[in-house]
Amino acid sequence: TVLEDVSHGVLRLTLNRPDKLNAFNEDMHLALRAGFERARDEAEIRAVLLTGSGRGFCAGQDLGDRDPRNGTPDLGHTIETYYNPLLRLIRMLEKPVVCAVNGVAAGAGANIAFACDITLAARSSRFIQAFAKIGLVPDSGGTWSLPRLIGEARAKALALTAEPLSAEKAADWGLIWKVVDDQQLLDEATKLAQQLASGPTKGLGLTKRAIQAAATNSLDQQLDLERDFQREAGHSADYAEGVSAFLEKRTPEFKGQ
Ligand code: LHQ
Repeated sequence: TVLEDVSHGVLRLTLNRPDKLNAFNEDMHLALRAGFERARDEAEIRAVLLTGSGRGFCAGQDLGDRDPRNGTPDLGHTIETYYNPLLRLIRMLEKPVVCAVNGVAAGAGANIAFACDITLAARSSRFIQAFAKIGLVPDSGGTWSLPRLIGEARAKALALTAEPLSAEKAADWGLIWKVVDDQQLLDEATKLAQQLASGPTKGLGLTKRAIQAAATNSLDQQLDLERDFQREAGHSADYAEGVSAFLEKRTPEFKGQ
């Protein structure tokens, strides 16, 4: 249900239930989680690229899997067991996560894309906060990320109407990094992920953490955090390499340490 491929330091995770637009069933949840745990645990992996196979990126929860006609399922349990651990893994991973949204991203699928560090989307793709259509609440961090990324007015309108948002508008509003022509999406996302994977992983990981910490920190707390993180980055081998390469007028060779 999830294809894994490692190349040039990038772990590519491809959601692979194309006939269901890569909707989440339990297998896919477990496989995706295992993928992110692998990225966390293996030093050779220095960036992740998340994408989907077929014409969709991810249609959220497989609604066939949670059919209320077979009794009322505890959705809180589903969130606690599957979605929340996934979101925490993505956000806590101290390596860049690139997301290539190759087609429709609905429900949890949209909010997982917004939780990644750099999200590119195919021009033909669209984002749907589908939850409102079935009486649910945006999950996978959507109620947190949407107002932060685009403000309360746009967040509420998207979440309450479930109106599809074009990739173009998602980029204009700052929900994602950029739109790419469909045929170029995977190449461009791969190039970006490989560039990040050959970067100073320690410094990039600390940068990700610092920007995320700003969501709850005061300026004073954030200035202290920058001092601490800079101290840590300054002890890394990649910092020494970066400065040496600059002074020697050559391209740095970062080792991710
Ligand atoms: C699907 C799905 C799908 C199953 C397409 N499930 N089959 C968390 C906790 C627990 C429970 C509930 O939810 C959550 C979080 C959530 O993610 S809630 C939101 C769940 N997702 C949705 O409500 C989206 C449902 N899907 C759609 O509205 C449409 O499929 C979209 C707008 C995504 C795409 O529309 P189309 O491009 O017209 O494609 P389609 O509807 O024809 O779908 C293609 C096939 O994929 C189709 O199967 P079929 O056998 O008829 O070809 C769909 O049934 C299947 N599919 N989404 N979520």
